[in-house]
Amino acid sequence: MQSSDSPRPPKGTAWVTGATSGFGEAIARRLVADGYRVVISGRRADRLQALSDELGAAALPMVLDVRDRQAVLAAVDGLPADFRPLRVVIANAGLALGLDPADRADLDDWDTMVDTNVKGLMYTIRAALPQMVDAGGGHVITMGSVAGSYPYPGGNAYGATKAFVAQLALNLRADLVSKGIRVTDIEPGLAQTEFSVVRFKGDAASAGKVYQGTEPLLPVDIAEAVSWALSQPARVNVNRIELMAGCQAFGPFQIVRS
Ligand code: NDP
Ligand code: 8X3
Repeated sequence: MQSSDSPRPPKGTAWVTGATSGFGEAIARRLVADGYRVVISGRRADRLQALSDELGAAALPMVLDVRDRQAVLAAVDGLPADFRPLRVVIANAGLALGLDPADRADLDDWDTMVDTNVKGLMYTIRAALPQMVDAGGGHVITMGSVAGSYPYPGGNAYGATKAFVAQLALNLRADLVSKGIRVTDIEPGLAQTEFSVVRFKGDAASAGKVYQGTEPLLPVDIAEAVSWALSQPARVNVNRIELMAGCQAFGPFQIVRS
């Protein structure tokens, strides 16, 4: 059989969290272009409405804080008939806060990162899975990071949350393989979004320095990777995609000498 003759998973509704900005916004646009209906969520209602106006009837805006477990479960249970069942979930909402060394890091920042990147991501996926199982298949895409594989100074709790994401994706695969649900962790490196403005708490000058003199990944690059993973024949599961900017590579181990 030619690969072009292999069955492709059916399209349907994809839920994209963190669709008010950056990767999520680009992924929502790309998935509508690919023929999906999308449920787009985030906390900023005005941005969701603007994206929904742009995407038309294919998009359903859902104002939602992924940290609110009951709200996440209720929102998914309450989806209107033409946006269910969910076939795809893109658990993308997340953030980094601060770049201080661990001994000076703000514990509230660590709490917020764990609540969002770990617990919010779990609530999102757990809420979506029953519809996917009932529908006989689907695809879970998690948004990890190179920070989940490679440590860097100040990455501390952020990197640890992304290591959790990568491991959860692998463990989900173990549970879902018999249910026709594929799982892919996308692991980008340096990418220009609002990520650094959030990390530096609105300090645009510090955020700008992160990208100065670089050609970072762009949200469309991540959307392309997501689209590619989703479009593979049903026989293929893409476990993880790690992407770095062309200008980015690895640092040496630190050795402190006396
Ligand atoms: P942006 O800041 O541009 O987008 C983050 C999105 O997450 C926003 O839509 C935001 O929506 C949403 N979000 C944050 N907190 C919550 C919350 N509590 N509830 C619901 N939505 C929330 O950054 P990116 O697009 O870069 O980030 C997307 C993902 O990609 C994150 O998980 C990030 O860790 C990851 N990533 C980013 C990289 C980068 O260099 N840019 C590289 C690797 C991974 P709102 O504020 O409206 O709620
Ligand atoms: C975002 C990439 O390297 O800034 O996850 O942590 S990095």
